Order: sequence, then C-alpha cells, then structure tokens
Amino acid sequence: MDTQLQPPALAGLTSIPPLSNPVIISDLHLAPKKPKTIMGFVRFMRTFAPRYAELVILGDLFDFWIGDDAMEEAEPIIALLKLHASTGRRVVVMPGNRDVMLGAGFAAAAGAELVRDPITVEIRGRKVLLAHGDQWCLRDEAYQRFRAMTHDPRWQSAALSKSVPERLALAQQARAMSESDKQQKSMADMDVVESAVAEAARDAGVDIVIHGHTHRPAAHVGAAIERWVLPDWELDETDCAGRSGCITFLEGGQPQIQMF
Ligand SMILES: [Mn+2]
Repeated sequence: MDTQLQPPALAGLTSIPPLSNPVIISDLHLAPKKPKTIMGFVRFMRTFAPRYAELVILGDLFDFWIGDDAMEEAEPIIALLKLHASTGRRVVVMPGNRDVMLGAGFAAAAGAELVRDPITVEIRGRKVLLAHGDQWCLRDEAYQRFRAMTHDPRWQSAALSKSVPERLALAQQARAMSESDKQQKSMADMDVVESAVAEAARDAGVDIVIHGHTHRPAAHVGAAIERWVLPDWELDETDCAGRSGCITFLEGGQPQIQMF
C-alpha cells in the first residue's frame, strides 16, 4: 500500500516527548474562501508562534481535508508549518472532525508530529489530556455515529481509494448535511458532556483537559477536573468583529487563554 494512503486513524503517534513552552490553537477552519483568517494565521506564524518552543494544533486547522494526495491548495499553509519546524521548533498536529483525514503524508510535508486524539502530554511538568473535543459531544447521537464511521480505518481506506473529484463531492455533501443539521440543534446539544470529559481525564490519570471544537472558549476550573476550551478563529464573517486566540502556559503549568 502507498504509505501516503495509510488510513490516517492508524498514522498518529500515541505519545510524544514533553512540551516545554507550547502555544495551542484549534478550529481555524482554513479554506480558500477565508482570506482574512488565512492572513491572521500567517501573522500569527510570523509574530506570535516563534515565541514558543512548540506549536500545537488540536484539530480543524483546515475546513476540509480529502486526503494527503490532494493537498495542493494547502501548500502555502504547509510551507509555513515546515518553515516553523525548520527553525528547531516543534509542530504537533491532531486531526479534528473536518480534517480527520490528515495523515502521514501531510505530517511529513509539514515537518509535524501527527498525534492521536486524545493524547496525554506533559506540559511544563504537568500531565495534560489534549483532545479535539467532538468525542465528548455525546448528546448528538447521529453525529457520534457519523464520527465512528469516519474514524474507522476501513472506511478511511475505502474513502481514500476513491478519485479526488469523488471525494470532493462527498465532502461537500457531508458539509451541507452538517450545516442543515446544526440549525436544528441547540447549543447545549452540541456542547460536551462534562461527566464524559471527567471520566476520560480520570482514565488518563490527569486533572486537566484542553480541547477545542465547541467554539466556546472558557476555563472551567471549579470542579475536580479543569477543562480549558480553545477559541475558534473567524476573521471573515462580516457580522462579527472577528476572533482568534490560543492557550499558552505560565511557568508551573497554569494555562491562560489569549484572544487576539
Ligand atoms: Mn471540530
């Protein structure tokens, strides 16, 4: 089998070396139709990311990803990541739901460490569970069935064996379905189930979880398990002022959300 077409679900690392001073982002949803968000990411990569030893992307960097054999459109973004990695900084990428098909070919091109979702990582001496977050949106049963399908290595292999135009058509279909679906669901339906996050944290032996996906940036720190939610990036919508941000860490491992 062409290694580039290895099912992405089997391609990610299950453990990585500790992170000394990471900046974490997620949910940029980069796509050609989002020029301002792309420019925001370019600025971030030139001015902000270089202050940190590691760049960690917790899913949905891209609005869609149909396979590592069709990444021409993303070349400028991949080149930015590769340049960053070439300066001795680490780039860690976890696939999300939109870009669940990010695989070993992408990771090699970007100079990135591709990781599984979720993964336990030591950050500034503290063990942290990192995840995209959609696995805990358990109130949406239809979505969880769809998620199980798209994370199945056999489904992924079958999808990757289709032609690029076929895959593009399927991705557009899935996208349209999810958009019409979303309009019928409440915000609560689409948020994570706290007890499921806490259970995953306990299983991993950690007391802190960082995830994205829900677009509801917040620090939930009252309970036994701290849950930090990353901001999404949206600089193109005309009906909002635009938002983007990240999570970084103080010495001792205390996270902080930064919006910009
Ligand atoms: Mn997502």
